[in-house]
Amino acid sequence: MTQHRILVPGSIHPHVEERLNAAFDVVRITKADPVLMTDDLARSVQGIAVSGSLTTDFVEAFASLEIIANFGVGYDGIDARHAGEKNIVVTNTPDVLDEEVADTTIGLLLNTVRQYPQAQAYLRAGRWEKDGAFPLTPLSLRGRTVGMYGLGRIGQAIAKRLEGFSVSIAYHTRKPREDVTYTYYDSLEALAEAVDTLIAIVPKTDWTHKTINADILARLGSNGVLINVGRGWTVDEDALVDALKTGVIAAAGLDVFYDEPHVPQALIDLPNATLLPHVASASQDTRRAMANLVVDNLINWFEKGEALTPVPETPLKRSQIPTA
Ligand code: NAP
Ligand code: 8YV
Repeated sequence: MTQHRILVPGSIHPHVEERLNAAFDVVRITKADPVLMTDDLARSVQGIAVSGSLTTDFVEAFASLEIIANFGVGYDGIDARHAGEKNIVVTNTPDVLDEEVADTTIGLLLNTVRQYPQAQAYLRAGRWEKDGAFPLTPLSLRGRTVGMYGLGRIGQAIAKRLEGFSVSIAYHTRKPREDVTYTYYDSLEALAEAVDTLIAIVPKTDWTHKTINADILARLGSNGVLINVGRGWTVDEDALVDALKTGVIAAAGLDVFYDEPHVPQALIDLPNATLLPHVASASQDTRRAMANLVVDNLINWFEKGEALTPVPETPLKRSQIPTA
């Protein structure tokens, strides 16, 4: 067993805790707050396992920090560029959640267009027997043209499922992919103009902030449907509420929100918004696989000198780190 010291700020999946306890000297603090720092922690911590965010001030407080293992494929809670400048490797949990998130996306899309949650609520309220059949849904998946905003690991898993639904598929990313035959649009505007259903699965970055705005929603049109499973950061929520209220688009399905766990009341009040509390990867099996990858990254780093899934901003090996 190594005696490398790993800090867990705040709460994290219990399987991460369990496996860390077996392999490392683990210390915990209630949150990633520089005021909770002690001289001992600042000197001795070599790795951090985190589900959530870390400020650059917090990261800079550690003299011997080599690795930050993030629970989640999205690592927007950590400034990876800054970590790289400090010779700290950042890892995330790609691949192991792709299929689960893609399944959720298809479920959310179908719920949004065919109103299955509303139909179930109708049945449970005894209205089928009392009032007759649930109203026919104005929307359907049939004949839709779907635009993928993002076609990375998860976007491709979603698109693969969509092929089985016989809808037409197009996409926008900054660079066209050579390994797919879907129609490429070099701007989000052009994609939104060409499709009636937009699925967003891009990361939270400086370039994706509120890119789904009033103009993009107007381009989707009155039959338009927006599905967001990436980050709430990408959508201008005020513009979305307006578009849903006034019929600029027909419906939206959202798993992610701008200021989680807060969801604007205006969205909750809208009957044409289908809302999930960020559950796309949230099955026991998939979260356990993510937990394993967090710990395996830490073990590999200290035992073999490299991380399994470093993020592109920190392509470091342990031998390159001056303090290691
Ligand atoms: P990925 O493999 O890195 O794919 C990201 C995709 O977004 C790529 O196709 C990339 O293409 C595109 N992209 C990035 N910046 C863009 C921009 N400015 N304009 C247009 N396209 C852009 O990531 P992933 O594993 O699929 O995950 C994607 C994101 O999903 C994560 O970062 C996370 O935020 C979110 N997520 C959410 C949940 C959930 O529970 N709801 C679960 C998992 C992941 P180019 O680089 O060519 O632009
Ligand atoms: C998790 C996610 O909900 O991986 C991601 O980027 O958004 C989700 O899988 C989150 O990271 C951990 O709670």
